[in-house]
Amino acid sequence: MIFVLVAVVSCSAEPQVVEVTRVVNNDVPVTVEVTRVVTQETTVEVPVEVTRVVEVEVAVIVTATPESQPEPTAVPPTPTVEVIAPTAVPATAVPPTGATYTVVPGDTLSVIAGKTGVAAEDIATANGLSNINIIAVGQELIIPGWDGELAAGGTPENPTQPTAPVAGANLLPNPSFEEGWYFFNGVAEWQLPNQWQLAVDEGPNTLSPGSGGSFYRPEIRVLSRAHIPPAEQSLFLFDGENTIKAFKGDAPTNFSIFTDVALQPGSYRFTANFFPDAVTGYNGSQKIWNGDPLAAEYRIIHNGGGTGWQSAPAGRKNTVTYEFTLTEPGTVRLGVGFRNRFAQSNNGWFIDDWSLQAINTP
Ligand SMILES: [Ca+2]
Repeated sequence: MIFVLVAVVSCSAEPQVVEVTRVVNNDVPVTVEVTRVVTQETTVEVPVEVTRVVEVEVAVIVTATPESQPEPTAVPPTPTVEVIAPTAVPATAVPPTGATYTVVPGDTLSVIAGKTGVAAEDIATANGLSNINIIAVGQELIIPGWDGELAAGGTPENPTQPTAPVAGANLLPNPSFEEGWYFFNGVAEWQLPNQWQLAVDEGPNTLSPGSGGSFYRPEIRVLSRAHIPPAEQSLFLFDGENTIKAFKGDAPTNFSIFTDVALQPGSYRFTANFFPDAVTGYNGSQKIWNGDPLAAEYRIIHNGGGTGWQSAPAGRKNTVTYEFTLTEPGTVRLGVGFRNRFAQSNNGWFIDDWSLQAINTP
């Protein structure tokens, strides 16, 4: 009975009586509760006394019950009131204070921590780094509490060396092979950078042309600058202080180095640098690199696929890139296969400075 009476009042030409209950918590956000019964869209004016003017949009959506079909058990329509609260003013974040450091080749957070005397975790927190393994050359980092003085023994920044533009963070773990090593499968002749894995083919070499026989396992070392002759450092060391040296004398060899990376959907570019040290002999102390395009070959590993074998010209740095698109989040296996089909004085590879970057789809 009460509901029917309310419906009649609401349809008359008389001014409507609206009951408004309002709750204001401090300044913002404002919650407005409106309880009313109407049969048409109506603009609701809410008188508000506040020390701060806040505009509140109130949208009223009503599903009216037809007057001609009154039912005693009918539930009166409940107006739906959507209150779009003004955006709350965020708390003012206190920016970390400290000098800015520009990442140079060879840096990791732990290296930077050593240079600045500030804990790697604090640097990661101050810069919002979700993955402490991912920083990029040229990236500027706030070092909280740092006065800008490099610690003794730290590598000074080289002002004459321009930093490359940062196209995107390097998503590979330990991409320049600076962050430690281990013996793969416990094998002493397979020294591998941390977070990288090895596959070796020791089966028959059926390639033609080729030396026949079997492929032999390479010896692999993570070499530091101090263990590379000064004249060869610029040839074999592409970034930082460490490079991978893999080699097999007088026999063919076939192996691959790869890692697994968890990625979000997107397009990516994988870049690998290596120097095929395929040597047919020596002229005095001078290496004679094999000019046969088949003397050294590589292939990109991408999960179970990638590319076929490609020629890798010996005696110079090769830079190869491979692009792919991921449509769903997943773990992607990326790496490079290396193959020498001929037995010769040395089948060697220097491997350094790899990267994986997100790229914009054209
Ligand atoms: Ca390196």
